Amino acid sequence: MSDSGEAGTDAAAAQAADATAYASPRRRVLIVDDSHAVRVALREALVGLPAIDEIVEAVDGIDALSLLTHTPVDLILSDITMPRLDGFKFLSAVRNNPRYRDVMVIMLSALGESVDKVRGLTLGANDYVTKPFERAELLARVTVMLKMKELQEELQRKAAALERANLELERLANQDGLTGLPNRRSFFSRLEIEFHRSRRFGDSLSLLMLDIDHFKRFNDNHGHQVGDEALRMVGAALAEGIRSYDCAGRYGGEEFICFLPETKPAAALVVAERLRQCVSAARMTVAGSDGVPGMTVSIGIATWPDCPAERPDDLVAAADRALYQAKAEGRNRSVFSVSLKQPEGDLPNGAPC
Ligand code: GH3
Ligand code: MG
Ligand code: MG
Repeated sequence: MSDSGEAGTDAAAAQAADATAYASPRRRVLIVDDSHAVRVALREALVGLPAIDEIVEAVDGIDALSLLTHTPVDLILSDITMPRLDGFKFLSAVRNNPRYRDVMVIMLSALGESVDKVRGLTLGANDYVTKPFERAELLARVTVMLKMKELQEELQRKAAALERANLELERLANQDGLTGLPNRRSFFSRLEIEFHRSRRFGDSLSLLMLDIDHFKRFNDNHGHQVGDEALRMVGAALAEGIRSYDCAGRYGGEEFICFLPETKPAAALVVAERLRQCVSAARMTVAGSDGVPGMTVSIGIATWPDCPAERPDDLVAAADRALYQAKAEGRNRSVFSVSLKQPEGDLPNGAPC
């Protein structure tokens, strides 16, 4: 090896080093070489680089792999010809371990043959320096590697932030902002899937349309903010009152919608009644409004195949008609779609429950 001594190239290397050091994290570098003299020379060359925080050493590939298990490093400078485990085998082991995937590796060897360089790069080395090395060139290459490492980490941070933003965007696109329930779009895409699954396997699918009674009056009496709170409360009552494989969504305004897979009319009626009672039993604790009275909901029910719906919209329309009937008959009740066959038991079509 030889120290360059050329002021110009040293200055350029130092300048590159300064640029890297600016706002950069400090790095740990691993030197792997069986020659004590080479390790000392490399350490002396690198020790002045501001970007480098710590230099650790290993005497061969085995020693280096064992050190890596407990000491994470950012950059490895590895010799090729070493006892026990040579540089190429060490490099392969590093690149085959996902834990070390992002570590930069510079191969450093007296083997100056192009074929060795190609082999090293093919095995996953990021750069290759032949010995004896020029100090300035080595510093410049190390500086470039550390800069690349920084850019790689920045890219990873940005990719992670983008993924988080996409997840948040997806959540916002599918969730109703007020109640946290699936919004109409999200509900209908799930209903579409469930409808086709139910038809394919011949399972009953029940649909409930719920509308808060006299909600306009509630808003007028208590204010819009209390009205919003009431909508949240109804949403929570629905979410808590159904099974994990049922689905409740906000249809719009003060209207909610639920589908209940593998649920026949009689069972759908039990669920509807339970939800209706949950809503009317719920009491709000809104600041400054002591004892806001509970509210009631009217519910329309339709079940496939009792209601011979061809598409999800047919089932929704049938439940909507039943809801309309529940309103007409006095509200605060659950009503089956008039197009249904009678559920088991003694409920006439369209009768309040
Ligand atoms: P009905 O028993 O016939 O359903 O009567 P209603 O008053 O509930 O029905 P109507 O359709 O006349 O009024 C619905 C009310 O729901 C009016 C509207 O201001 C209120 N509403 C819709 N969306 C929201 C909301 O996001 N927040 C609040 N606070 N109110 C809402
Ligand atoms: Mg309404
Ligand atoms: Mg209403």
